[in-house]
Amino acid sequence: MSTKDVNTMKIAPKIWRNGEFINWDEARVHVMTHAIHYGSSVFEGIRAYHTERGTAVFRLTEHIQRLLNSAKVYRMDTTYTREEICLAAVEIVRGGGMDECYLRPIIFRGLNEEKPAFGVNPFPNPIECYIAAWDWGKYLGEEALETGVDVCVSSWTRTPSNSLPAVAKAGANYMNSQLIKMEAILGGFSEGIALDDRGMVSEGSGENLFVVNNGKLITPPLGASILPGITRDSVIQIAKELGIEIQETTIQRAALYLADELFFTGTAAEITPIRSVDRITVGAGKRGEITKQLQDIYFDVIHGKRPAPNDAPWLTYVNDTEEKKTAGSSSGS
Ligand code: PPE
Repeated sequence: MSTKDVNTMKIAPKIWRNGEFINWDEARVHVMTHAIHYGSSVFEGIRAYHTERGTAVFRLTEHIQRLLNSAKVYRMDTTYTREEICLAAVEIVRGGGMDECYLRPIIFRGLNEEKPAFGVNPFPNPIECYIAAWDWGKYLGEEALETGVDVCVSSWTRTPSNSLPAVAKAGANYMNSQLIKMEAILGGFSEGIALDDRGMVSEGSGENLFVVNNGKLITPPLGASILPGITRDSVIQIAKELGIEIQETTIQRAALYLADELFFTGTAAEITPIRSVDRITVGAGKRGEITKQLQDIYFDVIHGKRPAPNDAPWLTYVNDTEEKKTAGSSSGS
C-alpha cells in the first residue's frame, strides 16, 4: 500500500469506514447525509510523529476517548469500542506507510438510502464512523513556531456551552470557529481569539491559549467554553514537571496585551507563540523563554526523545506489535 499524492500532500490511501478499510476514492457520502445539513458530526484531530522506533501516534487513547465522549453527548452511539478505533487508527498510519501524519476520525449521522429520513430529528439516521489520515505541515505557517503569529480578538463570541457544549468536539462548533477564522484572515491576521459570553478570554478558532506572566502560566478554565485540549493538558503536565506554577482562571481581554508571553496549543498548531494581539506587541514581540522551554520539551516528547511526564504512555508506536495489541487500553482520561 503506498501513499497517495494530491497536490504534493501525502494522503493515506486507505480510509477506515465502519470496520473496514476502503480506498480513499470510495469514501463518499450522499448529499442528503444528515451531517451535511445539520452539522451532526463529532471528530478528532491527532498527530503521528517520526521517532527512532518508527512512527508513533501522540495520545491516541485520550483522543479516541474524547471522540467517544463527544459522540455520547450527542447520543451518537457507535458499535466500535475505544480499543477497536485505536487499532484502526494505528493500521491507517502503519498500512499507509505514513512517517508523520494527521489523523481525522469522524463519527456522523449518515443517510439510510433504503429508508431515507429527512428533517432535524437525528434518530432515524445511521451512525457512520470513519478515519482518514494525511501529512499536514505546520498549521499556522512554517515559521510560526519560531517567530510567532499576529492575531486579533474576534468580534464573534465563542458559543456558550449551554448552546453547544464545548467539551464535545462537534462539527457544528466549527461554524463559530469559521466566523472567527475568516474575520481574522480578512483582517490580515493569522488567527482570532474568541471571548466567551461574559467577555472573558476563551480560545482560538482551533487552539487553546496560554498567558505567561512573571514566570507563571495562566490559561482559561474549562468553564470559558473551551475545548478540553489534549495539548493543553500535555503543556500543563510538562509545566508541572518543570515546577512552573499554573493557574486555570478567567483572563481579561486586556491581559492579552500585557502578557509577558502568549501562546496557542493544539494538535495542529502544537505550541505556537503569539507575537501581537490587535497589533499590540506582546512582550518582546517574539517567542518567549518559557514558551521555548515548553516547546523544546513538547517536541522531544512527541518525537520519543524523552519520556512524558510521570512516564505516561503518550506514544503508540505503530510498528510495535506489542504496543499495537494494547493500543487504546494503555491509559484513559
Ligand atoms: N480548541 C479548539 C476550538 C480546537 O479546535 C482545538 C483543536 C483545540 C482547542 C486544541 O485541542 P487539542 O488538539 O486536543 O490540543 N483543533 C484541531 C482542529 C484544527 C483544524 O483546523 O481542523 C486540531 O488542532 O487538530
